[in-house]
Amino acid sequence: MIRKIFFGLLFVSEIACAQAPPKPFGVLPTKRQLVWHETEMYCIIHFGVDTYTDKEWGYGDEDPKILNPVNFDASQIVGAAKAGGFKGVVIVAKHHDGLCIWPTKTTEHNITKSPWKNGKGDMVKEYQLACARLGMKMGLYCSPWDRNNPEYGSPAYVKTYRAQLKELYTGYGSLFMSWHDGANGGDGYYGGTRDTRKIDRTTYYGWDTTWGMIRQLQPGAAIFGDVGPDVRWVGNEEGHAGTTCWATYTPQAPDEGKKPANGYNKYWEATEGTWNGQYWLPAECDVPLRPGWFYHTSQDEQVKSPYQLLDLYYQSVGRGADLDLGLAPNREGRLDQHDVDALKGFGDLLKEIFSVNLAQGATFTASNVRGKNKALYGPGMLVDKDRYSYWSTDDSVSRPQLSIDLGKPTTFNVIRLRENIKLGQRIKAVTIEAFVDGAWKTIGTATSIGANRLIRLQQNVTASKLRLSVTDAGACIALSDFGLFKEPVHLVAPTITRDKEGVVSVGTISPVASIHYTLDGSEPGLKSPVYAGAFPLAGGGIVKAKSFEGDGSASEVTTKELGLSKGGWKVMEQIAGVRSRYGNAIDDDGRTVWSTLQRDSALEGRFPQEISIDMGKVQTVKAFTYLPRQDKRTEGIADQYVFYISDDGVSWKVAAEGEFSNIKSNPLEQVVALSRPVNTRYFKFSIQHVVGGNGVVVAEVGVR
Ligand code: FUL
Repeated sequence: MIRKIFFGLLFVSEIACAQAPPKPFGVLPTKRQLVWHETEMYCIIHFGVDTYTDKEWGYGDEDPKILNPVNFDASQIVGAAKAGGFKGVVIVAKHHDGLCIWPTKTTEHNITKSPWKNGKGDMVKEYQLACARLGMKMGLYCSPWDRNNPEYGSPAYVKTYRAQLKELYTGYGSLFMSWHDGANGGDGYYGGTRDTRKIDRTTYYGWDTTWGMIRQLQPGAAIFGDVGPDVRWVGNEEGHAGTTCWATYTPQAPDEGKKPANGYNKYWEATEGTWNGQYWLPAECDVPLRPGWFYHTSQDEQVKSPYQLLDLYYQSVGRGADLDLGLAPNREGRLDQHDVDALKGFGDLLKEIFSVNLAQGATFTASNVRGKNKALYGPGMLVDKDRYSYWSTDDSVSRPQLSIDLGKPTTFNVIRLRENIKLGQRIKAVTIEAFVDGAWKTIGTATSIGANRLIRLQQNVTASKLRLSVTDAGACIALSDFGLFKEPVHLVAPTITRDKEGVVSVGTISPVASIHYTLDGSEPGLKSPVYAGAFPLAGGGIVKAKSFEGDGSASEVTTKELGLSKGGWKVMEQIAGVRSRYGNAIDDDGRTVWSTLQRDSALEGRFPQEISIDMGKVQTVKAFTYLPRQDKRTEGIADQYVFYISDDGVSWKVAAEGEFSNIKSNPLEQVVALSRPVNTRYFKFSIQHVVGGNGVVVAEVGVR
């Protein structure tokens, strides 16, 4: 009898033990981080003096009177974001130029000094009301760097900055994000001194105190910064995380001072995170819908298309990160139609792809279920739409298999997996096989699952039986979701390239019925010229091309803006024995560079450094272009320039000068438009300052 009771107790306690949830693995997300993961996609909205000056960073000396968004419509902007499937918006309440778009008491440099609504307007309030009306979340970004404030660099400014945050975080409802940019210190207006203010970004702002204040005022807001504390910057402004991307992170280079001389390491570090890292610090992928963060008419043709946005979605949200897409209202205070259409097209695509999970009615058979308790931990949890219910295995089983019987041949091209991240990021790698033509065939693999993992297949797969194998994990698993989706097949937009001699080629990766193109800026249709072979376009211009199929379906449009052809151009510098390859700056190949970086990093660079070009004949020039290095390294990137022109290559006249703002984080081709066209045969690009390194690196210079 005693024996029976004893064994009975043992049996009961064994079951209870087996049914206890798995122990958490590694560090865990906080409640606010879980909410942030669930948000997945939001927008960041830049509007301010730069919208009117056509810049990316204001100097701080702009007159608030230039800001007058006569048709400002927060609902139009927030509504367009919502149509794109975004769940929230982060409003830039103050950018580096210092102009506050709410009526702050902390500085005179604010919206009340603009003619908009006779100085009675409050843009942040209007966004708050629009968000409430449309069921969107709101977050705020108030730039710590302030190129207007006379006290920037001293402790007094930090007090002002905190007072600004206090106004914002108490006056505009509850916020889902507190966004803090990493660009800090440098030259600026600073109340008229027009000098350079260097700060130590690790100590100057007293972030611990500021974050403490934010936690008190907005406990639900996830704080974004270069390295957290809640969300990390992914390390690029291109909108993608690494193909492996861990939500956990052990930063090796937490601040400028300790940053490795080679910017490359840092780039990859944040992009990938750290397996079983020290902090739960997931990545945000920020990227503007247009090339720049602020509105520029010249970029109207460069709005990312729905399929380009979809690519970014797979590369960010599909890798467990969040996507933060930059929107730029125009001078009227509205989103341009190009942007509205792109957002709507993207939102429609997401709905089309992800509203039906083709694995919904499947029969799942797992090689192991925790404590054999299917009701709690069985694979049925994978399709119950609860992000946190999960299939789990016994503590000793970290490499289980799952068979999926779809019941009938099913065609799909996207696989979705999610872990219950409340128990940590546990799975390291998976393989998915399909039973096709009588044999098992691997159709997809992935490392890092986390909050969300999308595996986009190259081809449609049709199968009724699948197999998922967890091939590596840090502990028994807690997989919460298995989804299969079908992205519609579409024609891929053509590519447009031009060679050194100015000859344009249009290509596709697969055959299509026809490609049509235009040179007048209009959208190509079936009546536009058929592309029949390469054609010369030495004078540059806008080329648009589109692929068509026999059934009437068409691709998206590809647009390429080309400058004057560089055929016949010569570099004038002929310095004997100098290693640097000047010619790479005018070879129309963005991958090759003219570099003067010196191997010995102890050597200092001397500036300016210059390159002069003889175009061979007099040309009419409307703009200069500079393409910085495109290899993800930052040394040698120019951020201050002078462009000169000359009739004889001997005496030079300044045609344009200024700064390339935000070029370190967003190294796009820079287009410097002249106030009026000039005729010139010679031009000189003079680099006055670089973002780092002891020389200059130039991928291309050109003219339009
Ligand atoms: C950057 C800023 O310097 C840009 O101007 C922009 O605001 C972007 C979102 O963050 O670091």
